Amino acid sequence: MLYPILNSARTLIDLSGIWKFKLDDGTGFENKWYEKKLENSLTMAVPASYNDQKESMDIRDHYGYVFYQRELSIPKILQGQRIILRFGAVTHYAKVYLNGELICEHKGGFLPFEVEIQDKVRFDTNLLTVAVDNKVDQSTLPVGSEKDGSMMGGGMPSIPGVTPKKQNNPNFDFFNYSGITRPVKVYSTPMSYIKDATIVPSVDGNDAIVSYTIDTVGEGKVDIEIYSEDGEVVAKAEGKSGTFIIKDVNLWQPLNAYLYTAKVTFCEDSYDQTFGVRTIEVKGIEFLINGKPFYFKGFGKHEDSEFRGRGLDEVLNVKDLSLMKWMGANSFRTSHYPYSEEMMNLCDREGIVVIDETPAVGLHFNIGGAKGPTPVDTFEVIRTHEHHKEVVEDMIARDKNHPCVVMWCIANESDTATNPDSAYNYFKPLYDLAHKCDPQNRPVTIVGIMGASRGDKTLPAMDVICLNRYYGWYVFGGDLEAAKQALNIELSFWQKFGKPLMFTEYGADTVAGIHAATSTMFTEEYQVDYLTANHEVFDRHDFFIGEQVWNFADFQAAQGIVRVDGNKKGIFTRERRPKYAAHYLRSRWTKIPNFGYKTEIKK
Ligand code: BDP
Repeated sequence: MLYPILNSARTLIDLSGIWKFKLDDGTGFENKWYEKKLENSLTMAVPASYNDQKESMDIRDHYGYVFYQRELSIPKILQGQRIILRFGAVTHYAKVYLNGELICEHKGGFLPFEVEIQDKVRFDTNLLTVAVDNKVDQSTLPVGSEKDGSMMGGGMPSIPGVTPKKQNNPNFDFFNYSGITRPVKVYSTPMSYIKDATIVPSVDGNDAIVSYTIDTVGEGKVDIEIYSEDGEVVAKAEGKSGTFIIKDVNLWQPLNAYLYTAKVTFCEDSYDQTFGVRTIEVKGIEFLINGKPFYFKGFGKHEDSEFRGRGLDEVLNVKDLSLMKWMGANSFRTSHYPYSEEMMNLCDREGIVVIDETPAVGLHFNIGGAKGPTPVDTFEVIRTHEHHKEVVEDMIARDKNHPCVVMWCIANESDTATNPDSAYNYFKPLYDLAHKCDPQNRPVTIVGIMGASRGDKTLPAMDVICLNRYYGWYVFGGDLEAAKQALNIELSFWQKFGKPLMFTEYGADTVAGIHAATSTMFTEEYQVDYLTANHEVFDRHDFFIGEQVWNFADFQAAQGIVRVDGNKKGIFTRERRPKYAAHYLRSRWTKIPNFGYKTEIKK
């Protein structure tokens, strides 16, 4: 799906701003709130999560639908054009009404969707209403538990005469921020238009051989011009698909990005698609970018900040990448959902390497709030099968042209070991689907949960083995010598698969400002000691190709007895102030090269 742009053929109207807002009291649909102006509404900023914008527990912990509304004026000059209403993300389910008519619905809170409205709008004022549902259950991604009590929150006992409030029970460790979290835009194209562009670069000596496909609607001819960063035309092509050659190509390199622009014209329409030229390959125990063994240094992150929740914040995005570069990091994983298109564009520009993850988190009914007395077969119980396919397809369709994306991650911490065959039968088709959908055929992985290894068939079937491990925190907390031994034993187990392995999470909760001369858990000193102990073991293994710390910054989670105002595993606080460990990691990572770090061990 193309990102909406403004150019000589296309207009773009941003609907960011203050919208009307109202919690559904259970009568919103029955009383057709979408047909008229919302009565007694509140103000709410878009894009942003609604939860933290007001002082009200009813809003923060709301369960179910809310209604957003605004007037939408469409200029007459757009008559005769295709007009599209596009949502960057609405979390988790959207019903969109224009002048009282339901014009589209969308499931899933982290990917864009759009609807053509030229035949539905008045070229005057319209009433736009969006009903947004935040419920998570065993059919949604992320997954909610259908038992009372969130994963980290503790259970709700059933006591006659007591009516607990209705609430979500996230089977995941981050706050269930909801609402219209990414930009809403109206854009226009001519009636014959460019629907999609797919660019697949390859490298041949000093040159790039780039194949492309342009998807169009209508009759006409496609022309393409390729521009360098200096605005020079470096290649040209004609036709809906084909190849072009860029002589003496400038490669897209980690932390040294170079972007080309393909200017596509078709009838009256035109579209500018940026791309980078780089290769990705998993070979033996190495992960090669542009033919050289890459070492991942970086983080698992969240889209999370004060007031906005998970809402797009471009200042924060620029700041986060700047802090990463300051530390010598080169990569992150979009844990635990695809991030905004704006962030992906920024990573292309900044040369930050991204592992792009679906919102499939919480597919595990034998831990946390979902856990019952006897183990269940998660994949017999769960109802995400079809939706999981959709999110894999839609994420790859959205992000396929980004040079920053080097690997797809189909899920985080699923139950791959209780019933290994069921898990394999669920995930192997998704792995195959990801490969099939990706025109660049990038590596595909899944992130494995602590405790699951022997007997697991799913992780060894992936291109790269990605593990979340907490030796020295959830296991052997406060005993880093035992943690090192246990970690070393586990890594020796994985070595036999002959694949590259990386840690996509390891970390320790750390309350900024707590210090101790004798390092104990939760102190800033312990976070450094924990990381140092892990690194000592990582550095012994040549197939260990990357370290992504959990988490870049402290982040909000559900209320409960485990998290004190959120998860504190950040290397930065939620306000992006460095903890002591930031300086330690900076000192380590600025010495580790992006390429060839493990080559020395093999010699
Ligand atoms: C892992 C999850 C992550 C959690 C983290 C933690 O992937 O979402 O926040 O552990 O416990 O299980 O901090």
